[in-house]
Amino acid sequence: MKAYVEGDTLEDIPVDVEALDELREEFFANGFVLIRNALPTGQVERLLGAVDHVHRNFHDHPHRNPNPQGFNMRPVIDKHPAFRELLITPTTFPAVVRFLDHFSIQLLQSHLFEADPTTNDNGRGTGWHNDGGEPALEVNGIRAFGSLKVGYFLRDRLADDMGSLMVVPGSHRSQGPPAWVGDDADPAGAIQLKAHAGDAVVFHQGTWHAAAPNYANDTRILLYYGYGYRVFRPIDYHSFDEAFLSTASPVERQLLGETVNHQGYYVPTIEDTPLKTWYEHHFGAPSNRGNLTRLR
Ligand SMILES: O=C(O)CCC(=O)C(=O)O
Ligand SMILES: [Fe+2]
Repeated sequence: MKAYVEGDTLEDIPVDVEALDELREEFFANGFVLIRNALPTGQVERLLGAVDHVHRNFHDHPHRNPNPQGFNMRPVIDKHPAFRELLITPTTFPAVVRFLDHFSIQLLQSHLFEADPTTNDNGRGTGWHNDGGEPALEVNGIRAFGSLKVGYFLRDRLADDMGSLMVVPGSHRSQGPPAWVGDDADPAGAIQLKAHAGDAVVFHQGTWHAAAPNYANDTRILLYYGYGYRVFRPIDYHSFDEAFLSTASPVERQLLGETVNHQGYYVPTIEDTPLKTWYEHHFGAPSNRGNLTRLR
C-alpha cells in the first residue's frame, strides 16, 4: 500500500478494510479507540502555532466560550489553515467513516479545548457526561449512535492527573450513567487516557467521559473534531461562507455541511454526498440503510 504524503487527496489515503473492521469492533466494544501517531511531529507543531494564533487574534471573538478551565473555542476549523487540514486526516478519516458506516456524514464541530494547570482539589475542568445535546436521543435508555469525536492530543499526557480525557470503557452500552462507588470522584472503571502529542482518540458519543484534573505544569491542549450523520444538526456552526468553502473539494464541501438539493440532508443524492463514491469503493453499499437506497 502506498503511503500518504502531504498534498495527496482523499483517493490517495491508504485504506485497509480488515484493519479498520478490527478497530471498529474495538470501538463498539469499548466506546473508544486510540490511534497512535495520528499526526506527524511537523503537523503538531503547525497546530500549536495555530493555537498561538487564535490566542493572539481571537481573544475576544464570540466563538470563544467563557471558561475558567482554559482557552476554549469552537468552531476552530475556519480560524487557521492548520485547523482546516484536519478535516480529512489520513490516519483517522477512514476510521471515522467506517465507524459511522455511511457516506451521508459531515463535520459537526471543531473544538479547541485547553485545561490550564490547577492546584485546586476540585480542579476537574469537565465533569462526567455523554454527548449529544438536548433532547438526548435514546433507544431503550441507551444513547443512540449518531456521532463520534476525534480528539487530537497536542501535548504529551503520559501520567495521571494531567488534564487528559477520561472515559468509562463500555459505558455507551449501558442504560443511564455509570455507577459510582461511595464518594469516589470518578465512576467505577474510569480510566485516564495516556497519549503522546500527535496521538488521537476516537470516541462514541454515548461513552461517558470527563477531564482529569490537571496538576501538571503545563496546559493540556486537545482538539476535538466531531462527525455525524447529516440528519442531525452541527453543534458549533450553521454553515460556512463561500469564501471559506471556495477552496474545498466537493467531498470537503459535503463534510463542511453543504447540500445541493433541498432535501439533501435527509434524502441525499450523489450531488449532496460525493463521499458516496469513495465510501462504496472501499466498503460497498451501507449495510443498515437498505430502504433509503431503494427509495431512489
Ligand atoms: O476534554 C475535555 O475537557 C472534555 C471534552 C468533551 O467533553 C468532549 O469533547 O465532548
Ligand atoms: Fe463531551
